[in-house]
Amino acid sequence: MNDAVIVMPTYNEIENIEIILEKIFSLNLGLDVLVVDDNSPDKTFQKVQEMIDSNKYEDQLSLMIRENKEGLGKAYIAGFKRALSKEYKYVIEMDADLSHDPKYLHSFLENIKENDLVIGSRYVKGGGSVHWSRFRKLISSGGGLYARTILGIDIKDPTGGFKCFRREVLESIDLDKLITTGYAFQIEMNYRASIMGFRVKEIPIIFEDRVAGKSKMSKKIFIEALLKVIVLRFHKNDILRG
Ligand SMILES: Nc1nc2c(ncn2[C@@H]2O[C@H](COP(=O)(O)OP(=O)(O)OP(=O)(O)O)[C@@H](O)[C@H]2O)c(=O)[nH]1
Ligand SMILES: [Mg+2]
Repeated sequence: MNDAVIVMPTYNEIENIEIILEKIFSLNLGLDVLVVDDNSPDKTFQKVQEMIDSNKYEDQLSLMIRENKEGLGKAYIAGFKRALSKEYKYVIEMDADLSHDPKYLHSFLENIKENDLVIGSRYVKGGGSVHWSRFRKLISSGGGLYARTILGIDIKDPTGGFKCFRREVLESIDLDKLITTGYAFQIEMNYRASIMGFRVKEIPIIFEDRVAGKSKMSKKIFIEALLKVIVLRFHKNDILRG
């Protein structure tokens, strides 16, 4: 077992999963990967199981299959709990759709040594996004500004999903009491870590639009995010009381 594990949620990522896993393992960074698949109709989980059975990755790769698609947040929570049941010091969140370039993993591992939460950010110097429509950029930067202003947190990119938690952060958050499930899950985790006083650092990443497979982002998820930010703000005292 390594010190750090990547928790990677998947839903219909058959075209991407093998490529991303191969890329990660070829870096030899001493990282384990736990794929959390919500019973993808395209059988993404089967591909992962084949890779495990090939014994090429020894015990570095593992798989958790959940019965139903319940959204990104629920998949992450299940993955976090599994990671915490082991001795990992660091838990990394990463998408399977090749939007998060594994070349940044090294930088996450360096920066987490002096921090509690490291966030891959499109909105710090050196960061950005490519192949995104202007509409998608507007939603992302507008959503970030909105969350930052209402919640009063100094995080330039509060919605991103490429990040690394020190174990203690996840242990301090009651994962059964999270208010959000969809897109806003990222904001909620950042908010909780920030107001609890953990050291948060943003590092620049260039975010690539997905090439294959479909986005699961929907109007419903977006509206949930807008409303839940306000709910979160009103729960600040409850969160701090624990
Ligand atoms: N297990 C699980 N994984 C999910 C679910 N929804 C999304 N994912 C995965 O979470 C990651 C991020 O989802 P995306 O659809 O790429 O969402 P996004 O990055 O906000 O949207 P795009 O930029 O359009 O790709 C991907 O690896 C998805 O396969 C879900 O309900 N369950
Ligand atoms: Mg994506």
